[in-house]
Amino acid sequence: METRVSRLLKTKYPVIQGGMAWVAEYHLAAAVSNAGGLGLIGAASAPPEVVREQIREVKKRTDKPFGVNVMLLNPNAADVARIVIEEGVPVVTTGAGSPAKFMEAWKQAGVTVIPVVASVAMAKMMERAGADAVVAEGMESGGHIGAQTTMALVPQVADAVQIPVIAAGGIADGRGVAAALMLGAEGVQMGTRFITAKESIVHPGYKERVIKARDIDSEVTGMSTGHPIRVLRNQMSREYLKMEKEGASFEELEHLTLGSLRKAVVDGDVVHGSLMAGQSAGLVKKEQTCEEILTELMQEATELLTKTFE
Ligand code: TUI
Repeated sequence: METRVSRLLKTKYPVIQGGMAWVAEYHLAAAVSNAGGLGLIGAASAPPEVVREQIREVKKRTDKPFGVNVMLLNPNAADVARIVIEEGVPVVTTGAGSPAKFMEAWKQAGVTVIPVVASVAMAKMMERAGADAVVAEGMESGGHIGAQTTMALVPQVADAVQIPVIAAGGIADGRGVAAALMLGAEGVQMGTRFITAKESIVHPGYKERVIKARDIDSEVTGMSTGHPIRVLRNQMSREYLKMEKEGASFEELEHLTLGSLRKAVVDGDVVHGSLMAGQSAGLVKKEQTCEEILTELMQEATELLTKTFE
């Protein structure tokens, strides 16, 4: 499938893998890129030199385009921003803030810049700042989220900007891809479906929770602190929400979650870990290779887009 997004990314499919903290490391990124999507390294809060090593490991495993997601709450974001230029990374996506201050350096270096936005205002600001495309991410997504739904946000962003729009949030199969295109997007970004990819290094216990998740099994913590995070419900999320309701301070809540994503991804601690995942976890049924995921996804979408209704 060719769209403005696949042409911009130079990929077979207009599909980006989410830049998930801890999850989006080089094995997954290289596998997604080799399967025709755009694999991403999620820099998250990793030390900048670790990000450089991750980039080099991807390059060893694929000659296809890939990208890095720069998480803007990271105090080291400026160092990561410089490293992606030094390493000649073709595509950068950003999350959890405005990348305006890095835009000029990236554009000058020929990096394709795709900010993740959660509102029309931010999408317009990013277009003015020189972004090549935007990811419009609905609150169905896992991790750090905005407040608008994908269904309502994507067409409003598509009306507001000329640059291509990539839809994210709640998309995990070909129906979601077809729907996103109908809403005016020219590509999709998926995170949750790739957590359970065979090539994903995520602990089997976390993968199992995603596979077993029902529609109602995620919840949003941190609504009151201004850092809403969608996770699968467990002891950790229940404790967090209880403390939040009792008026715990931001510092106390931060302390509770310190290192909790690592616990889930690396140690498979599904009790005390943060199981970040989107509402689409209910659609994820099995472990598959990235090649299987992308082939199935695009075949389903293509069939639906040529379907006639009686
Ligand atoms: O960034 C994400 N998702 C993430 S980042 C992350 S790591 C993390 N861990 C613990 C605490 C906080 C973060 C886990 N999940 N998605 C992209 C995204 N960006 N969603 C929403 C936004 C966003 C929000 C506000 C983008 C821009 C924005 O602008 C606000 C402003 O005015 O600066």
